Amino acid sequence: MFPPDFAWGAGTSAYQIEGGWQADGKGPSIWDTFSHEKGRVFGEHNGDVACNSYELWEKDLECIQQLGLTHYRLSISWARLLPDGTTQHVNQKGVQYYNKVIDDLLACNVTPIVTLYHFDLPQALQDQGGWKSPDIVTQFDSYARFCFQTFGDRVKLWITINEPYVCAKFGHEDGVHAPGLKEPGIAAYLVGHNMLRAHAMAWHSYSSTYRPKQKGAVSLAVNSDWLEPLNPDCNEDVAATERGLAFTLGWFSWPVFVTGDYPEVMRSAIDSQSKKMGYTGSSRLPSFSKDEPAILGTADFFALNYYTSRKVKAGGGCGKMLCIKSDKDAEEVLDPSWPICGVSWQAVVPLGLRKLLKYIKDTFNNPAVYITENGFSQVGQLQIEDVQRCAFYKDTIMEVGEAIEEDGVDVRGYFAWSLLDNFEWADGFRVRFGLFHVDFSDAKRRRTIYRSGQEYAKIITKYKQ
Ligand code: GBH
Repeated sequence: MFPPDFAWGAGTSAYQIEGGWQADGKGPSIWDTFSHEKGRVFGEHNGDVACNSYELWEKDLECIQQLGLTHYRLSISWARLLPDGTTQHVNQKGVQYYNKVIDDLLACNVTPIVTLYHFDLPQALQDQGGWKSPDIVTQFDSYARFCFQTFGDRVKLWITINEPYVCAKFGHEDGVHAPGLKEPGIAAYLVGHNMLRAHAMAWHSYSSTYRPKQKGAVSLAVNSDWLEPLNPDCNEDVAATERGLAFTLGWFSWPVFVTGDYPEVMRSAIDSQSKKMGYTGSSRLPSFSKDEPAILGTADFFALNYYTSRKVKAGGGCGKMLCIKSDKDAEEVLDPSWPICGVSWQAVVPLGLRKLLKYIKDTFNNPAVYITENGFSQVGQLQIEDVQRCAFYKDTIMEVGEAIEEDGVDVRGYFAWSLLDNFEWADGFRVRFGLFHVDFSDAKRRRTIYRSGQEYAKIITKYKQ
């Protein structure tokens, strides 16, 4: 059912696990700033210590081995390597830390997949405009080159940017993620645009300078819910669903995999809404310049983060946003047969992943796909015997198997989110996504495997060849 070289992995990200926020010369990131502000994060939690993986990496490695993972996905803290964001000042202690992580993984026969950017911009670059400024494109490219140069002899799988959608929308439209900006209808498109340009520039750098020798692969990780029309016989619902997918999955995947530009429905929806708002001047959705490195073709595989599904009803007004606030023209609704478990936004829909994979195959020209994140949290009363989450992983991985076998989707790997309970952004430590429980009241941050971790280990043993 799963090909012999299938990647069985789990993921984490730097700010969510490392701690050591000021250790050994690390510079501050926007999440340090944001989480230290009052009222931003549940319970005023922050990632100052988190799982303390900066000091306890070896404990993480034990967890990885206990699960029998073939792959481990981590992210690099930009500000730990380059405290002011630029290659003018390299923090050697940071280089040493990631060198050790990578070397230890390889010594244990675990393949690293490394994300360059998982929400934690150096504060110094935010002070110069951050992702809203066009300067970020070359700043990111320099950082990416530095990482390819330093770690690329051993790292062969790279993700440039994790979930540009989340950075753009949650960080710059809703303000619930760092840097906490609320500039509805405009900033998110600009940020998304610069993220695509930065990603593309780094991909071209890799392709021309590093790939010939290093022979690795580079992509960006996009998140998307699976969406389907509430009433499949209603044309408006069907069209609204298509727009919904264009505004999440398509926003970043269509330019990279299909045309080099945004989905047509996205541009027309934004432009017609702009007219209604009396907005004059250039489109709120920027255009790519022909003088810049092409966006089309800048991914060597498709990296998907999937968590949940929604039904779509056209013309609604009060539900969850499908797209950027002022361009909203539909509402998301839940199917009553989908249980909500764990964190409030997560309806548990394993079949949605299979459908989304098929959609990706058909829409983006049958790419190789890595599911770079998928998981299910627990909230409230701690359960080490988390039988619900065991069922979730079993059912979901079965659907991935079906996608491969029945639908012919070229899925190359599956990464559970997350290896460890960690700092769950605005939810702090209240929401637990780990395969291992972490005791945040213990100075040693003791890790204990959940039943779901054992279940995942069993699944891996069963299918690994
Ligand atoms: C991932 O994003 C992140 O990459 C990862 O760091 C994080 O730990 C993981 O999710 C778990 O949350 O509150 O109703 O507005 C997943 C994509 C998009 C899922 C936004 C949650 C919020 C819905 N996320 N969504 S709502």
